[in-house]
Amino acid sequence: MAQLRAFESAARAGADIPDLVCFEKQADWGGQWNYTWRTGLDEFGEPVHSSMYRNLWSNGPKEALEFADYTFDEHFGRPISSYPPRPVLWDYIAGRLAKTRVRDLIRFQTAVRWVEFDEEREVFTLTSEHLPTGATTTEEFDRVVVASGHFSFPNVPHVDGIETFPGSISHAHDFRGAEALAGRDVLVIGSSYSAEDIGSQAFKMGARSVTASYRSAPMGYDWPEGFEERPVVQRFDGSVAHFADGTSTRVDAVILCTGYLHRYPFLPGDLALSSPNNVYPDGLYRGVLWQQNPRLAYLGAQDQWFTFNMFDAQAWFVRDVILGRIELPDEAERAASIAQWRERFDRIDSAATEIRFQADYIRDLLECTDYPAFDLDRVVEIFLAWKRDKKADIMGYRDRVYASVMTGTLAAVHHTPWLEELDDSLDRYLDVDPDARGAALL
Ligand code: NA7
Repeated sequence: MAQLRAFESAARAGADIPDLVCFEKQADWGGQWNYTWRTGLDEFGEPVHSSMYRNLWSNGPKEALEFADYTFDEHFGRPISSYPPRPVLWDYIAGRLAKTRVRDLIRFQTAVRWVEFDEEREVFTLTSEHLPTGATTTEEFDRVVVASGHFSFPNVPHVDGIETFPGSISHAHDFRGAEALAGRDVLVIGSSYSAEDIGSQAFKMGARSVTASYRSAPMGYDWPEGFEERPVVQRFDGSVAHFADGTSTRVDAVILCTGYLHRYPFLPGDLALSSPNNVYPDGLYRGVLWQQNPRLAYLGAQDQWFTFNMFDAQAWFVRDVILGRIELPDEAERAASIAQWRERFDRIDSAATEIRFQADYIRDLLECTDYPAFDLDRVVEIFLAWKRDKKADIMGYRDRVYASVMTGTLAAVHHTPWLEELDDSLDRYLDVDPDARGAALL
């Protein structure tokens, strides 16, 4: 969606843009934000793409992800809170494109099956399948932009004895809601965002206990009673999980919050990115152009602090390379740039350094294009405040508000604290005084 917007904005400004085709496997746009109740395989036998769950609320302030060319004020017409739920963020990203005609460029329910590059002719041959009919099409393209994300193929490690566990075992990718965990003892394995948020959801929805198991380091929050952290699970013995510190606990449900794999089943090995989840995957010039073949680009292949506005910075850069506005350096110069960033990446020693690293990465891209400039240092400050707020109150940080870097608007305090809000619908969220309406209905 960022890439389509980038070209659309150039066209609006009078530029000649190339023919564009966007392939989308799902029936609607929004990517990760396009919620489906389905898990595993969809109605066509395709792996379900989105890892979204019903009650997901943004876990970072919206002021840190706001588009510079389409603000929350412009979309909602009034201040909203800093941590909106899923349908509200979907509405925002869809709203930016709803006023354009780019939807016509998207072939929905169409999965890309294979992409090949012809070195001599310098063209990609792409075969896709329209899922409802099974019709396959093969076409040629000069450039390919991979924007399918990297939080869709679950990393599922084996734990000794897990095959003896009689309760439910799932991965965060298949998690859709925590209601069924009420009254249960829940184990989440992992100590990153999925473990933090799915564990918190389980707690919110009334789990009897939540145990989070870390491999490298605990999340370290001041968890409420009934929520605790333990080191890595060494083995299961039926329903009992045994941890590295010699302790054990009986659990009803295990959720593997063990991250995702970079996986691009439609790309041959020499075009497919392979990397751990980090903020500077190797092999991408300026974090987007495939070093071995810069006619191929990846958007959002990094782990993310900044999200929507980073995708924009990348999309505008890729657009301008494609339009010939940015000259591509030769292979050696690109390699030197990658090496320089990778060397700095290797020196990252804290979350704060990593946030600043990503801000500088985005700044570097923004300097090359006409994407509206915004105060990246201010966004870094918001991230650092967010981290402090989480440290102070992990179950209450979503009730805090921040000012927009783009418009200065201070977010509204939401009508209901996150911990008490069980309805994440757009209507309920935008209702200024839901309790008054409830009283009127009574
Ligand atoms: P992340 O952020 O990639 O984190 C994966 C977590 O899983 C991390 O804590 C890992 O521990 C842990 N992990 C991975 N393999 C294992 C094994 N074998 N045993 C125990 N723990 C393991 O994925 P998330 O799903 O949390 O977040 C994905 C994105 O969503 C995130 O980047 C945000 O953009 C939102 P480690 O710390 O590496 O030892």
